[in-house]
Amino acid sequence: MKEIVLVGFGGHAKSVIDSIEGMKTYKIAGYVDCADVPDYKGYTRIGSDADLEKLYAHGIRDAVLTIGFMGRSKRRNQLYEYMKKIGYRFPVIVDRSAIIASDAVIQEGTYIGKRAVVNADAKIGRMCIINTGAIIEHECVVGDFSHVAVGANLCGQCVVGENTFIGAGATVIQQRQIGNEAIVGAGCTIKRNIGNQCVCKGTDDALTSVQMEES
Ligand code: JB3
Repeated sequence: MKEIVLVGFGGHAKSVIDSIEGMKTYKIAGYVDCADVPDYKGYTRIGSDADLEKLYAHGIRDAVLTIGFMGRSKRRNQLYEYMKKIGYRFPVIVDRSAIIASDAVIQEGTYIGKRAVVNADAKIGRMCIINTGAIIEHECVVGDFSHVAVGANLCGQCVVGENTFIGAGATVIQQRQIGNEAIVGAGCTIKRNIGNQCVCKGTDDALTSVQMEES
């Protein structure tokens, strides 16, 4: 099996580890982290970010960015660009319990979590997190580096931009569009289009009830 290195070793990494182990495609060589974090399941720290070039030179070609994204960090983007320059590949990691339509397109470095669904003709960009139980319905488009959190639902033909966070249990009704760097709070119901960098806190039961602010 090919060796793979995890970048960031917190709670999200534990979810991803179980999915990687289930794929039986990669051998986890260890992790790099910027803090002194506890090992887990026998996986140990093999360096920090400054060691990524050396690890590549020693033969590790594949990596997973296991730092989560909750809607405001660019760290994943920075590390991706840096590691791509070194030459790292970012394979798609799909949990064995996820359901992926035969014609769905999922780009590099994206993680599809337990019991997530990516339905027909959906397109998921690079480095996304489609987390546990999230539903991406037919013909949806999710932009690079976006995170559809636990149990969130994108109904058919929704479009989500880049670096956008759709919170746990949120629902976006069919054909709605959400811009880049937007944040939809947990449990929100979105019934209208949402612009770039908007933050939605309320539940959009009536069109005016969405507490939106241009951040
Ligand atoms: O929503 C769910 C189900 N899970 C969340 C997940 C998607 O995102 C979870 O609740 C958290 O909000 C978050 O999980 P994550 O990223 O595992 O959070 P945390 O437990 O804080 O772990 C982040 C790890 O990344 C820590 O060990 C940090 O030290 C490390 N880290 C942060 N910045 C970094 C860097 N590691 C490296 N190598 N480089 C960095 O720049």
